[in-house]
Amino acid sequence: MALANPGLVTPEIIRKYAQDGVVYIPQALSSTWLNLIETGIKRNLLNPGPYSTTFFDGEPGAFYGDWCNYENILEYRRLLADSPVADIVAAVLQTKNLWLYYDQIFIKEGGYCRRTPWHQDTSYWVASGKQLGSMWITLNAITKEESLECVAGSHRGPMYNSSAFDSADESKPIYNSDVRPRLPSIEDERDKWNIVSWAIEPGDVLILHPGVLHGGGAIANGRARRTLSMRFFGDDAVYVKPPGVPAPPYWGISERLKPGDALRDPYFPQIRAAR
Ligand SMILES: O=C(O)CCC(=O)C(=O)O
Repeated sequence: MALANPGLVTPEIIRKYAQDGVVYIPQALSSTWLNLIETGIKRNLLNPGPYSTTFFDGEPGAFYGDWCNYENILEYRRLLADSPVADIVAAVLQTKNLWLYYDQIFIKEGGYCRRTPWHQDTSYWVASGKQLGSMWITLNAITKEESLECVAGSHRGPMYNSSAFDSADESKPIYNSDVRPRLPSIEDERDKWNIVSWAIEPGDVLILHPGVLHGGGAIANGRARRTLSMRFFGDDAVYVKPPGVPAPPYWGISERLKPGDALRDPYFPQIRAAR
């Protein structure tokens, strides 16, 4: 039996998640939790972590990212302990236990910010399974075009050599290896793909399987987007050794786990436990 279902997660959402790898849940988080996230992001921006980065440096707006700051940002820890975030994700994934993979922020502001390139998170990860999911929480009201876009069902398709976020070639592979196929040029042939996206009001969330092909809309000059993506895995997740250094590097994990082992490691705090 999965953890307590917080009510918003209907059988249709669970079915849709398995089928499409992405679901939209309107008004999942109250203003209390949105305020906490806003404060957490502010604290995170004042205290950048070792992986903080500006994507596409030198372009008009600041497209800033940071990740793996759970231990240092009190508000992220409180959010996972006390808000409905973890219970909602556990109910969607249908898992008894839930672990944090990592937290990540995407900030687009201060001028035109280009699209987040199409990519597939599992290609960077050391995790595989059906019970994987990220809650994508955006604090600003944004249009469907500015929102996250996903190719429905692509988590059930091939695993690609994901994007290196190179400004000159957005599908340039991250790994110097041809074990996985190169990403398709989704943006150049959008009508061939089943692309879904939703306009977001504060409180609405998306949950996406990290194997889904996804990318974020551009943000025009004068607009802004602050997003927190909380990434989790459940009972069925196993360790995968990628064909290069994973991101983040998870030092020593390949000595502690072998491919196919249940993904349990001190890097991943357990957020919910079966009662
Ligand atoms: O918000 C974005 O633009 C990208 C988000 C993303 O790639 C993710 O949450 O996995």
